[in-house]
Amino acid sequence: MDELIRVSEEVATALADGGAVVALETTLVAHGFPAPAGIEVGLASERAVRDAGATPATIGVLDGRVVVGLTAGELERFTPDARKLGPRDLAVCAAQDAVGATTVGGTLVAAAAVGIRFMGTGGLGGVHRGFPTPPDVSADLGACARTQAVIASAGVKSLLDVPATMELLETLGVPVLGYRTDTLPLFYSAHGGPQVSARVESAEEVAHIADAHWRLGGNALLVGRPPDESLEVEPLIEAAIAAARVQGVAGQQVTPFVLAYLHEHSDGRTRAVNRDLIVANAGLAGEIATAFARL
Ligand code: PSU
Ligand code: MN
Repeated sequence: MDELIRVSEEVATALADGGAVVALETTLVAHGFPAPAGIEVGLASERAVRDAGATPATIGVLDGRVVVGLTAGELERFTPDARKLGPRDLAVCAAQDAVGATTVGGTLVAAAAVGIRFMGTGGLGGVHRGFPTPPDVSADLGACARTQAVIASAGVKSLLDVPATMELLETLGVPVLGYRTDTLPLFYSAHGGPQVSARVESAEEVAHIADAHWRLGGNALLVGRPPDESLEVEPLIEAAIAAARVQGVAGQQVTPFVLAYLHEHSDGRTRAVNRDLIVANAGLAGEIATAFARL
């Protein structure tokens, strides 16, 4: 067994058989929902991946190791005091024997190390509003530029500067595919986003495009799937960002703060939409991984 990375038997077998495997993150489990709701979201996402014929591999750092394929019992250790791990943080967390929840970028690092090329999440990180004050750009983007992966999402998080993020994705060579839509979903909201770089109609089509993109030396592809229930909460998002600023919330804490603020001030409506879109995106990632395994 690898000393640094522990791959569950189920995931290792699926990978060895060339089967469909989908990586899932733990940041949204530990920091995306009021505890312990994130655990349920994580488990429901795993079920959605299985229903699509793929094997889920939920990823996090525990007991000094990067774990690929957490058990339900292990998932319960991802409480709000878990560290939030971007690409820079995994090695430190493992070496210091802390519990660490991986972001999209952190999850991609571990997934690439074991050969997983599909993942599902809520929304990708990106350029924060007001750039360059603060000069905050999610490390998710750097990971996308470096890693061969398809990321099924509800677009980029709407608390960001979405058009700027879209521009940066182009700069980094990341195709942004609209799943049965011409515009990038805005996380809670299906409408009003910038044009995607291409529209796709099926998981099979995404699999074909990913295969071609990787043969041409490309890295990540972002797939944007509109949430089934669209929520228009822009004024609330602005209030949340303003509250974060007033309270001096910065860096890695911004996203969890804003999500918690929205959940609190929307009577839980953002929380319900957020949960459902994460689970649906996991299912779509499963369909894409399954289609790719059949190519
Ligand atoms: N989507 C959600 N909830 C979340 C996130 C995404 O529905 O909590 C997390 C992801 O882990 C993403 C991270 O990678 O937010 C981005 O954080 P930052 O902007 O600090 O890089
Ligand atoms: Mn950041």
